[in-house]
Amino acid sequence: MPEIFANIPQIKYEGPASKNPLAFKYYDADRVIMGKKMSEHLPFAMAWWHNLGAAGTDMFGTNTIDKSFGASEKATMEHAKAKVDAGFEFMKKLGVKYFCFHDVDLVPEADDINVTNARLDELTDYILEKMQGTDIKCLWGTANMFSNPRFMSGAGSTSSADVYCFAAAQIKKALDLTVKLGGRGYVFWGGREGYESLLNTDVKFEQENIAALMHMAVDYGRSIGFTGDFYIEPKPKEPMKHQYDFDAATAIGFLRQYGLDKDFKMNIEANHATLAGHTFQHELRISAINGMLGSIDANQGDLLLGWDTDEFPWDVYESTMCMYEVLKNGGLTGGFNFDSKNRRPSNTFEDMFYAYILGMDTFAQGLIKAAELIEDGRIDSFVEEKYASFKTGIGAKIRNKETTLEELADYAASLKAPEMPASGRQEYLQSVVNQVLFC
Ligand code: XUL
Ligand code: CO
Repeated sequence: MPEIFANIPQIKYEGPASKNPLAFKYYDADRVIMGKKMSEHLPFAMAWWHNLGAAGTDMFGTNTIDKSFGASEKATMEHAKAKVDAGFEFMKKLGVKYFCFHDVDLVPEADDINVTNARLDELTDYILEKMQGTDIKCLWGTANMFSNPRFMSGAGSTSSADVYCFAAAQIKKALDLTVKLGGRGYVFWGGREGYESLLNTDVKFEQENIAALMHMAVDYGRSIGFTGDFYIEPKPKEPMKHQYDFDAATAIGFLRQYGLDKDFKMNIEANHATLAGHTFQHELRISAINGMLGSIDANQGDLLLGWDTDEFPWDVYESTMCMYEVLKNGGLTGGFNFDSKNRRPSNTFEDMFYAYILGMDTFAQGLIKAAELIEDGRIDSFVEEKYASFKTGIGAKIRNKETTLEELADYAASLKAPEMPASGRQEYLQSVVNQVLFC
């Protein structure tokens, strides 16, 4: 089979001094950091939709790059297979070991769901063939329950019982495919699960229906041998004004309320965090302290824009603080999916490779620096010391839940006035981060 990316070599690690644009400067798969290989710390995944599908179209203009990959006609099974060929060549050349997909990224959707499902069976047989003899697997699968017009009023949250059944049918099929392709996880991103106006929306009814659908998905998934995690991918807005999975805290509350918290974790996307008015690190920390940091959609937004720009991550402060959270979490059950797309004018195949090299190097730098921050120990020891008053005396009694409100009030009265807490030392700690980053 002729190569699709014929002028692109195998991408190798050449080190920080290299000026070869088609080489890694920091991502050195076999380098051991804190006892584990970089490739184990960083299970990178290719997002089928952006990498093999998105071709530069935006609200104001059509494609700027041709991603037919040699197929004579787009949106055909020939094209779907050409995308598989392109995707596997791309992943192999970069050493990317995972991919993520929506059902309709794989094949063109037919008017009849039975025809779509038959196409999905045929295409995933082809993917399985391609997987043989490689160590490439699926990271997670999902069903696209937001693009088709039938989902205009939501999927699990729809007002139509028939559409609800179509959502169920797509989830069932996407779960079958995820298991068939060895997927580690299954994602729910509730693109249309939200509302524009309360004048026409019963929020409680819709949330109950979404939870019921998720329960059925868990029951079905477990019945066919899916042992991985289900993930919610929080996002506050776009396409809906209000999305039910606003942020990690909201999604975790929802999962607990409906008894789904044992089977679900979070898939945190950097750009979604900033849209919610949080930092990426905040969303990771909230997930981690609740035992629900599962997987990451590795991208970044533009803080000057209020929408989801899905840019390739290049901010090393962000990737460092992300990897700091991931290392403290003991890793991920999922991985790092580049839910990221080339900018519209970056319209060549080389640009697709430059983008992944940028993203993989940015996370490798983040991993190296986060490990250094942890090994340096100044941040950890500062935080430990900050709460030292809870280690002895009245503080220890509070932590051991051995106090009453009256006892604490009496204690306060005996002090008359407390001493001020010690300095928060934020600027000092920021200079520690800079020192570690730039040494
Ligand atoms: C949309 C988004 C999705 C999910 C999967 O903002 O991030 O691509 O990752 O449906
Ligand atoms: Co995403």
